[in-house]
Parts: sequence; C-alpha cells; structure tokens
Amino acid sequence: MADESVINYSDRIPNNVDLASDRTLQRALERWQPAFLNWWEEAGPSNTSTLQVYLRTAISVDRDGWANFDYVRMPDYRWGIFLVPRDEDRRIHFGAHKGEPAWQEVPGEYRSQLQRLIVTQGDTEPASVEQQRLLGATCPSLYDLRNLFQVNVEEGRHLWAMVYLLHRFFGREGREEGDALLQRRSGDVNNPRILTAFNEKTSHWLAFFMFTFFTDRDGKFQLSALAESAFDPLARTTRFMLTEEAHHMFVGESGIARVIQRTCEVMRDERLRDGDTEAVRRHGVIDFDTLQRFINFHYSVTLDLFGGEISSNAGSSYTGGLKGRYEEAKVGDDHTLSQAAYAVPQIDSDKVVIKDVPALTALNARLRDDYTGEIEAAIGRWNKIPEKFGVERRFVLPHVGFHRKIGVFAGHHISPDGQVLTAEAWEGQSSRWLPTNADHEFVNGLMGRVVEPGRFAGWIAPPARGINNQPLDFEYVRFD
Ligand code: BYC
Repeated sequence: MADESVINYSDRIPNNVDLASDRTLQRALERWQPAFLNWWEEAGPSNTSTLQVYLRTAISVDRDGWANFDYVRMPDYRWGIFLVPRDEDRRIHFGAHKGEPAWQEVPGEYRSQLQRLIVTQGDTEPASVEQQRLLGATCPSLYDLRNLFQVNVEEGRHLWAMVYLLHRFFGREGREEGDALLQRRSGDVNNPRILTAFNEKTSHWLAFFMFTFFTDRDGKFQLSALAESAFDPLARTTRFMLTEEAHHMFVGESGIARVIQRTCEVMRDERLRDGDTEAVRRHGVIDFDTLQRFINFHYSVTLDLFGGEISSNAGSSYTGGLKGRYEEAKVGDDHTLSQAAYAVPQIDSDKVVIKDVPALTALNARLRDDYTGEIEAAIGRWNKIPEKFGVERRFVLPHVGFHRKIGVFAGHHISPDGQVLTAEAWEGQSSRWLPTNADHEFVNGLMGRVVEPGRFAGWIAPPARGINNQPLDFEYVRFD
C-alpha cells in the first residue's frame, strides 16, 4: 500500500489519497482545478502573479514534512488533497452510534446534513481570501506580506479539502456545490458568502490581524469539532487543516501584540498618557480606545459564527455523530449527553440571566465558551505589554451578548458590560464601543506600502523573530 503520509506531486493534483486510481474523481477535480485558478486570479490576492514568495508547502502529512519552505510563484502553489493517514481501527466515540466503526462512506440518513456542514465550512475559506484581496498593496513589511500570502494559499487549500469531500462522496450534487463555492463572493448583495462574518470588509491590516486572531480561531474550534466526526474522511481532512491553522492565529495574535508594543513605545518616548487619543494618533500609532473598539467588533461578529446558543441543529449533528465537542475524547462524561444540562445566558425581562438547558441543545454555546476561554488567555498575554511599560490599560472582552445578530441576543441591545439597553440608549453610546467611520479613516491613513527588507511601518513593532529562522531583513517576497 502507498505511504499515506507522503504527498504525490507527480500527479496534476498533489494528493495522498491515491487519486490516480479513481478516474471519476480525478476527472471531476481536473475539471474544477481551472475554475479554481480562475477564481484565484479574479478574487484572490490582487496583482501577485509574478511575485516569488517564501512559502511553506506540505510534502508529507507527517510531523516533519508538512512545512517545507521555498520561494514559490503563488499561482504555482501546489494546492491539493492531504488527509492524515487512516486509523483502520477508529471507532465513533460519541452520540447514538458510539462504539460503531467510523464511517468510510456517507450514510444515506445523514447525507444532506453532512453536505451542509461541509459546504458551510468550505464557503468560509475562499470568502476570507476575497476579504483580504487588496491588503498586499498596503503591507507594513515584507515579513507581513509573506504571512498574508501564506494564509491566503492555505485557505485556498482548505477549500480544496472540502471540495475533495464533496466530489468524492456527494455525487452530482457535491460537484454542483463545489462549483457554487467558486461563484459566491464575499459581500456580494446577490450571491454573498453563507455566514455573516465572511461578508464583512477586511479593509486594512488592523482588521486583518483582528480577523486572523478572532475569526481564524473560530475556524480552529469548528474544525476541531468536525475532526471528531464519525465520517472518517472529514475527520482526517480537518485534522490536517488544523496543523496549518495554528500559524494563521499566530499571525493575528502576534500582529496585535506588535501594534500594542509600538503604541506603548511611542507613548513612553513622547511622554503621552493613555487617553491622550489625539496626541497618540498624531504620532502615527493606534490609540488603545480604538484598539478596544476593534476587539469588541471582531469578537462579537465572530461569536455569531457559532450559531444560535440553543440549537436543535447542533444537537442532531452531535447525536448523529457528525460533529463532536472540542476535544471530545478528553471530556469525562457519557458522550451522549442524554441527561446532561448546560448553563446558557439568556434574556429574561430585560436582564441577562443564566439558565440550565439540555446540554444537547447547548452545544454551540459550549463550543463558544471553549473558544472564549482561549481568547481570554491570549488577551491576558496582550495585557502583559502595557503592564511592562507601566501603562494602566487592560484590554477586555465585551459581554457575549454585545452586538450580536445571531442567537438569543439577536434583536437586543447589550452594553459591553452586559446591561440590556433601550434602542435609544444603544444609539447614543455605540460609537464609543464599536469602530466608527472616523476610526477606519484614521487606521487607513496609517497604511502604506513598506517593502524594503527589514523595514517596518511606524505603527507596528517588528516581530520577535523571522519565519523559519530567517533574519528579519530576509527577502520574504521577491518582486523581480
Ligand atoms: N451567519 O441552529 P443554528 C473558518 C444559520 S470559520 C448566517 O442557530 P447551527 C475560517 C444556520 O445556518 C469556521 N447564518 O446554528 C475562519 C441555520 O440556517 P438554516 C467555519 C447563520 O446550524 C477564518 C440557522 O441560522 N466552519 O473555518 O447549529 C478564515 C439556524 O442555525 C449563522 C463552520 O461553521 C451566521 N453566523 O450552527 C477562514 C462549521 N449562524 O439551516 C476560515 C460548519 C447560524 O435554518 N458549520 N446561521 O437555513 C456549522 O457547524 C454550522 O453551520 C454553524 C451554525 C456553526 C455555522
């Protein structure tokens, strides 16, 4: 048997699923490939077809083989189909089918539900590339430009990962869904992306770092839930995607940390106080009130991606074995949740109250809580920076009900500290809590293109180290 950990690059489509012996699948994917490249050209990173970018590419899905670095022209990036090797003995470990062997084919009764989950996951990948299409024109350094492109090519590959599943397991409908994934466009009024956050603009690098910090981490948690799936090919494909996701979140977390660091340095050098917003801005760095507003926005928009707190869809996905909890195997209970309860915040006569509901219906809320735990830890790491500079500011997360469009808080006005407000009270204050047009204008005004090796824009500190042990003044992108 072929070594499933090694990726075969001699086929037209790189893969470790022995594509050569499945002619039907090969034909379907070979028909889709040019459409993908057209989409990349039309909606992917703008004006990049001649650049040489220092990118990592997987050559094997082993621990040592998935991150090989070299210069690549982005349209030549070797997008393909990589799954972690199969565990022949794998068994379903939660829900009604617990104990049965994992499925290698899609059971008829779960076909449409699984297809919907895969399409929804797949739709986010090209959406994020579209949202980031123009950022290359205002990169704060070559290092950052390279990271943007790394994120973009890997999101492109994540689309391939979902399209493989659609083509291989869902017949004609799957192929049609694969085509539709290349036709929807982020923000398009007639044919938008499926989930709300993926139709927002990512119009500057502050939004990009916030997006990769907050929204890519939703990707991590949703992929982790799918990685538990009874449908083994989905579990194996999402497991490999998760190895790539870690770098995307690193880009976001370290990006914002560098912004905070730079603002602290300028405040120290210029003897400015936190709260001297105009003076801080005049010195070309991002003030902390603005940063807090961006945190509020991106966190709340990302929470909507977990779906409604109370959801029968989530319960039936779990019972069916399609989507587990975060790190399901580590949770110490019966893994069926037939009797369990879970506490979920809800609105009761103009107050937020916490109520127990059947745990099976609260799985979206639970995944969101797991997500928030990780976000809180990272915010704590950001807060060490002002602390080190003797600046009092501490960044905080707004209440889970703040600025929500999906779930129990939709239609209500919740302040960042969790008070239920009237529409008028909200209107009067929301510009203190969410980025305003003026904030976006200010941030956009800072953006400029810095492409000299080793130089960084004035609003962001250099990173602690380069990529793959290269120095900071390494030529991460070549323009020749
Ligand atoms: N926007 O029962 P409900 C990533 C719909 S990010 C619009 O409350 P459910 C990435 C929902 O579809 C991770 N519509 O929620 C990050 C349903 O519609 P139908 C992406 C929404 O179904 C950065 C109705 O409302 N992966 O990978 O339990 C860069 C009631 O839904 C929204 C996934 O999402 C929304 N925000 O959960 C690149 C995993 N929320 O059926 C990539 C796959 C809900 O009534 N998806 N609706 O027409 C899922 O698991 C689920 O579809 C959701 C929703 C968690 C999204």
